[in-house]
Amino acid sequence: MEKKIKRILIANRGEIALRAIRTIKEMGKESIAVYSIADKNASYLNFADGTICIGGAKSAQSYLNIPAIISAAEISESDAIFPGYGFLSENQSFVEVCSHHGIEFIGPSVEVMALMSDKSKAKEVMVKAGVPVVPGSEGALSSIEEAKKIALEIGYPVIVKASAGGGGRGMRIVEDESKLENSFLAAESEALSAFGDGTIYMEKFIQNPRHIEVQILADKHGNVIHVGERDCSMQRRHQKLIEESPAVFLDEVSRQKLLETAVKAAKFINYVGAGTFEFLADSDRNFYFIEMNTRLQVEHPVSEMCSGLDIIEQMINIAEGKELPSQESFKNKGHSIECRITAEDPVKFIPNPGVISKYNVPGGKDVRVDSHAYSGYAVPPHYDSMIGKLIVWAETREKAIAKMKRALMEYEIEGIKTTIPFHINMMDNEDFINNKFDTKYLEKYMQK
Ligand code: MV4
Repeated sequence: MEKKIKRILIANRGEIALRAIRTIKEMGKESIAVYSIADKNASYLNFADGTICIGGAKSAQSYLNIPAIISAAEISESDAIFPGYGFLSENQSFVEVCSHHGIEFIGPSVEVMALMSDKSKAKEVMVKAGVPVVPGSEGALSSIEEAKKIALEIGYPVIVKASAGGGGRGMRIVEDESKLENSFLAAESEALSAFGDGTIYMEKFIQNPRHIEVQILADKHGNVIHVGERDCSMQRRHQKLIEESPAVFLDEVSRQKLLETAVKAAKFINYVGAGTFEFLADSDRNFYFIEMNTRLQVEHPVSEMCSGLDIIEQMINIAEGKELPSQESFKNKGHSIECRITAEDPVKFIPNPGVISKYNVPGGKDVRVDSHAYSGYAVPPHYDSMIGKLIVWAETREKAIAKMKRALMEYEIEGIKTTIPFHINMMDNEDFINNKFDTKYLEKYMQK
């Protein structure tokens, strides 16, 4: 059943491409980095064992160009593809094309990916698995009359969501019945034009929820483990800014329940690979499944810092048919925080690409910088504005905040605006320090 992977093509760019190159090298395997014209001078390409240009600066011509990426894998004789996050990482046809070409996609099966990509179907399956979900429609809504009936049962406010959406796209909060028809139709047409699928479902709207997610790993032998939970409530317009592990909002009893629930859910759907179950937690610490991400996530390093595992190494081991370490063989400990550093104005969050004229990275014990940036690097305007992640670990949350503040002060990036000043402010923010925030916090805070 074990199948050795010798050479891995990385179908991504930037910090996550470099992150993958590092682990692949440490595992004694070879990495092939693909790049677009816009990334041709990026220094991380020098660390890969081979590089292939796959097309123009626009993502559609390069990092989303399936024929170009498959050709690159064939030319380089790569036996597997690591997709990272974004781009093709949750693209079902890409997974199928990989398999037709005998290339191992380092991720889950197309079947489970399809199931979880349909958010209302995913919820239906989770109900069958015995996982708590937000009260609402059982699956998709078939008419406005049905929507009205369910909304009356669960009580307003409700939220209508696109089944094909996720991550905050195609949602409408509905305050009362007079607004339901308009919101339903608006969400439907928005979903139809954005995803080509107008399927809508409904949930009770949870006021000021916490966003807590569980990292799981599942191998091809049916073993499933969790790598703890993360609190990702510090967001702005559905962009996470700060993530941490553990979620100190939870008490030990609710945490264990949450982690066991995620493992049970992954087993129920026969999941294979790294995955994340997203939950909303209300103020009474009740948690409800909302969606699953069938890929590696940006914020995975906080789980690595607490567990000692290398999640990409585990993903590759899983793809090779190896068995996971047992849940008992490691224990999450201490506290880890990640700050996403973007090339954006730190007040208005307006993208600010350009050349980095000066770059000094922080260091010291338990400080990790996952970034492809360097002095002289030109941040291209074509992609996500994230230029790196600063991650720290300490025994306690309080010490982790102090370490993060110290590390942020050492992080010097000149020539472009970055969100470092925002993060320095947050490390001094009483509400952040006292863990008194939810997913709505930054909206209120930014208006002040
Ligand atoms: C919700 C919700 C309140 N009630 N669902 C936004 C992203 C997507 N993953 C789900 N989202 C939400 N779903 C119910 N039933 C509030 C949000 C939400 C949110 C969730 C997590 C993190 C930040 C958020 C910001 C605004 C709204």
